Amino acid sequence: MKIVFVFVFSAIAVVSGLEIEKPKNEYLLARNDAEPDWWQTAVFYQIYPRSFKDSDNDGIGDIRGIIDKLPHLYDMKVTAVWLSPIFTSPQVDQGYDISDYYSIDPDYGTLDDLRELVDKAHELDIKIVLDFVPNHTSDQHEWFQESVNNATGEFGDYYVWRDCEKDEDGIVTPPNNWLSHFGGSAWEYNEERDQCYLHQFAAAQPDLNFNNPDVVTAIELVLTYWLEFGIDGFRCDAVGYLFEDPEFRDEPLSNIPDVGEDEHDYLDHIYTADQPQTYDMIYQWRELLDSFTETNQSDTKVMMTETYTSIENTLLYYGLSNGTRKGAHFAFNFNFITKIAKGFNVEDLTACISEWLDNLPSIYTSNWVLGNHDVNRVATRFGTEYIDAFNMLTAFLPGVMVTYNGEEIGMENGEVTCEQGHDPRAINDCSTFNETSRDFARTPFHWDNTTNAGFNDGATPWLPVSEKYLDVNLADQDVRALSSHYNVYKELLQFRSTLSRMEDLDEVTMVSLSDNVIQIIRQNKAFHVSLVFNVGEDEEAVEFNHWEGDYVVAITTIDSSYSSGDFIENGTLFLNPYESIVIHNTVVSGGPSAIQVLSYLVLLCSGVTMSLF
Ligand SMILES: *[C@@H]1O[C@H](CO)[C@@H](O)[C@H](O)[C@H]1NC(C)=O
Ligand SMILES: *[C@@H]1O[C@H](CO)[C@@H](O)[C@H](O)[C@H]1NC(C)=O
Ligand SMILES: *[C@@H]1O[C@H](CO)[C@@H](O)[C@H](O)[C@H]1NC(C)=O
Ligand SMILES: *[C@@H]1O[C@H](CO)[C@@H](O)[C@H](O)[C@H]1NC(C)=O
Ligand SMILES: CC(=O)N[C@H]1CO[C@H](CO)[C@@H](O)[C@@H]1O
Ligand SMILES: [Ca+2]
Ligand SMILES: [Ca+2]
Repeated sequence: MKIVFVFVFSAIAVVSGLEIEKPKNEYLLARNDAEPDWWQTAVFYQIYPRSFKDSDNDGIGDIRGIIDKLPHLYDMKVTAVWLSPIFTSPQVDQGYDISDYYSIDPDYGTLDDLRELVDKAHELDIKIVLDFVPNHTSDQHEWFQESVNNATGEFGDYYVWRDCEKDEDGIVTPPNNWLSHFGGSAWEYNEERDQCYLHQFAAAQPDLNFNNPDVVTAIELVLTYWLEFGIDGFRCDAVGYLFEDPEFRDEPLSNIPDVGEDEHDYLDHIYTADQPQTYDMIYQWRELLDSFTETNQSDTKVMMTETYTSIENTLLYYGLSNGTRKGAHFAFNFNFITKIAKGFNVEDLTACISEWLDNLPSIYTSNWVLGNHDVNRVATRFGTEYIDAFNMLTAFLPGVMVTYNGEEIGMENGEVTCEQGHDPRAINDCSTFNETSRDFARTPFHWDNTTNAGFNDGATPWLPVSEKYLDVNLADQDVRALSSHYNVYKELLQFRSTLSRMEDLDEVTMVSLSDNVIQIIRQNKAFHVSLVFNVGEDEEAVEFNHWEGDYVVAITTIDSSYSSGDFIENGTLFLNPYESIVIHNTVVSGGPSAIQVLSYLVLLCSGVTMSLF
C-alpha cells in the first residue's frame, strides 16, 4: 500500500465545477508500504483519574472508578487510554510531582487495582498508556532526600545543584537568572546542603540531572519495570526540560510586552528547553521500547511526547527526518490548541492544519490533539457551537486522534474559585487565578444528573462539580438515535475505524469554498470523502468539490438540516451556521476498493445504505 499526501495551499476562492482546482503548490509524500500498526490509526483517550470516577466516595477519582467505567471506554471504541499520573506523590501538582515511580498513590488505589485495570482493559482490546514524568521528581522522593543529605554520596549528583550566595539577611543570590514555570527564580536554596537546586516547575519539584549516567539508568529501569508490568506505552511529560545548558548561562530577555520580570515568559528559554542532548535521550528510550517489543514479541509499545515548542523542534522529537534515529512514535501536535483561537477563520484553520502536514516527514505518523488537562476545554476555547466540528476535524484528519475525557460530551470549563483551586501555577495569586488556573478543565466528569453528576455518592469532590452537569451529561446524551455530541463522537470513531481499513485513502486536499467554508478531502481512486465546515455565523450555500455521481451524508453536527444517509444533489450543500458535515461519493467504478467502499457504506449507514445498491 502506498499512501500519498497531496497538499494544497489554496487561495481563498470559490471552487466550481467537477475538477479539483489546480493546486498552487503540490507535492507528494510517500509513506511506508506496511499495514498501519495499531497505534497509527488509534484514538487515545486521556483520563484525568482524579476527576473521572470516585469509586469509594472519598472525593477523589481512582483506578477502581476507571475499572467501573470500562464499559464507557468500550462503548466509544477508543483504542487506548492514557492515564495522567497515578504514582505516589505529595500531590503538590496533582501527581506531576512523583515521589516513587514504582508505586501507586493511595489516593488512586493499589498495584493490584492497576493490574486489574490493565487486564480487564486488554480483554476489551483497549490499551493502557501511563504518564511518565521524567522532568523532575517530588522533593519527597528518597533520591532527593539522599541528595540533600550527602553531596558526595550515591545520589549527590542526581539533581542539579549549584553554589549560590546567601547574605546575612538571608537573601539568596541564585546561580543565574533562570525562571520557574510557576514564577520566580528556578533555583531554591537548601539550608542542609548549603547549595541551590534547580526546579523548572514548583520548588517541590527538583529537576533530575540527566547528565548523570546513574540517573539515565535509574529512569530506564523505571520504564522497563512498567513494560514488564504489561502497560502498552508511555506519554512522556514535559520532555523539553530534561537538560539545561551545561555552562548555566543567563537566558536573554524575551522582550514580550507586559510580562513581569518574575514570570516565566520574561526570558527566552534558549538554555533551559529543547537542548540538543534531549533528543538523544528520547531516541534512547525509543530503542529501549523497540527492543522490548522485539525481544518479547509483544504489540508495539508506544511513546508519545509532550512539548510546547516550534514545529522544527517538535518534529525532532519524532526522530531524524531520514529515519536513521527514531524518537517518539508521535510528538503531540498542539496546533489546535496553540495556533487557533475563538474567532478563527478559514485561513487560520487551513494554516493550522497545513503547517503540520506540510512539515511532517513522510515516514512519520500524524496526530491531532484537541485538549488536555492543561488547557481550557474546547467548548470554552472556541464556543459550544464548535464542539462537534472539532471532534470531527481530529477524527477526520489522517493519523492519531487524541481526546481529553469529557470532550466526547462537550463539557465546558467548570466553575472554580481561587479558594477551591489546586493548580500550583495559579493559587498563589488570586488576582490572576481566572486567567492562569488549569483547574477549570479538571472538574469531575459528568456521568449523569444525580448527586455530583454521578462522580461519587455525595462526598465533596476535590474540585467542585460544574453546575452545567444537569444540561451536559453522558446519560442524557447516550440515548440511541438521539442527536447528541456523544452520538456524533461515537459515529466519528466508527467512521475512522472503517477509513483506516480502506487502502490508499491517500490524498489530503484543503479548499476554501467561500470565505467561511472549508472543504478537506481525502480520496483514493474510487472513494472521495470530505469534511465540509462552515466556520461562520451565517447560513451558506456552497458548491463543493466532487466527482461525477451521487454524494451521501455520513455524519453531521447536531444542528444540521441533513441526516446521515441523505443524498446531496448537484454538488451543492446548504450549511447552517457553524455546521460541519462528512460526505462521500457513492459511485464506485470497479477496482479493488469497491468492496471496501461497499462494506464501509453498509457499516456506516446501516439500514439506509441497503437501498442504495
Ligand atoms: C556520603 O557518601 C559517601 C560515599 O558513599 C560516604 O563515604 C560518606 O560517609 C557519606 N557521608 C555521610 C554524612 O553520610
Ligand atoms: C522483555 O524483554 C526485555 C529485554 O528487552 C527483558 O528485559 C524483559 O525481561 C522482557 N520482559 C518480559 C515480560 O518478558
Ligand atoms: C541522517 O541525518 C543525520 C542528521 O541530519 C545525518 O547525520 C546522517 O548522516 C543521515 N544518515 C543518512 C543515512 O542519511
Ligand atoms: C473570576 O471569575 C469569577 C466567575 O466569573 C468572578 O466572580 C470573579 O470575580 C473573577 N475574579 C477575578 C479576580 O477577576
Ligand atoms: C509542559 C508542562 O508543564 N508539563 C508538566 C511538567 O511538570 C509540571 C510540574 O509537575 C506539570 O505541571 C506540567 O504539566
Ligand atoms: Ca476515591
Ligand atoms: Ca531539567
